[in-house]
Amino acid sequence: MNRVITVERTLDATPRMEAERFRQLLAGRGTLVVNLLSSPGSGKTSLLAATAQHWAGKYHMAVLVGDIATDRDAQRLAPHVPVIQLTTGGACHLGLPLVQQGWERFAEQAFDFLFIENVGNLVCPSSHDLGEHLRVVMLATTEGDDKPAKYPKAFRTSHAMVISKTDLLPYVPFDVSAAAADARSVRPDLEVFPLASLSGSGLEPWCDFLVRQHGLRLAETVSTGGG
Ligand SMILES: Nc1nc2c(ncn2[C@@H]2O[C@H](COP(=O)(O)OP(=O)(O)OP(=O)(O)O)[C@@H](O)[C@H]2O)c(=O)[nH]1
Ligand SMILES: [Mg+2]
Repeated sequence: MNRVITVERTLDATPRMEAERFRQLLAGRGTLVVNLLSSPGSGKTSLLAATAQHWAGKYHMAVLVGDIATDRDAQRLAPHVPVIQLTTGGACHLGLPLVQQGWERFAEQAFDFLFIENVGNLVCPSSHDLGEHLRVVMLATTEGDDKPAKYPKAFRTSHAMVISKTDLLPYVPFDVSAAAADARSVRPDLEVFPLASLSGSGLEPWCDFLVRQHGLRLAETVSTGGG
């Protein structure tokens, strides 16, 4: 016999409310939370190290770095920035409970920016709200400019796209305009930042953007009660 069950609330309401609570908490403390996602090896850790060096002494940032195994990224970042490694033990994305546990280990330290480097994966992380104020997707020139069209959700749910490893453009077939156009076909207001973390080229517009977002998004989150 078929039975009809009426669902009177959204099934994922609790995780969403928890993410919202985290977003509000961090906004109230003046910390912009940035969720950085990309395929493995696009250059997430390299960008965070370069950003920390660019801001040295100017802004306080911290990193929660997610990986399936090892603390190698945390070891790389530790000379530049307070960092905590989150190890998922197999899961292809970070979840909010792990992020909250990591955040608590910073023990009330004050930061202007909390970056979450998600597990390298262009699919799974895009479905999980980590309580961030800003989501950034990274695409390396070595990955091919067709990825925004083939993996649209990561681009549709992001506020900005970093095109990394632009120093390799002379050697790889990658059309920056085509990648940006495909990404903007699913997210028209997407901001695009081509850069090379290793040389520092393009780093300044990226860092200026983050500082602008700090003012805008935190004020918005606090005033609307939503992210
Ligand atoms: N040519 C070039 N190589 C880069 C650049 N940025 C990063 N790389 C290299 O790309 C490789 C991967 O960089 P990572 O920063 O480890 O990438 P990731 O996205 O953090 O990798 P996972 O955490 O494993 O997903 C390393 O060998 C970096 O040196 C860049 O601007 N130019
Ligand atoms: Mg990394």
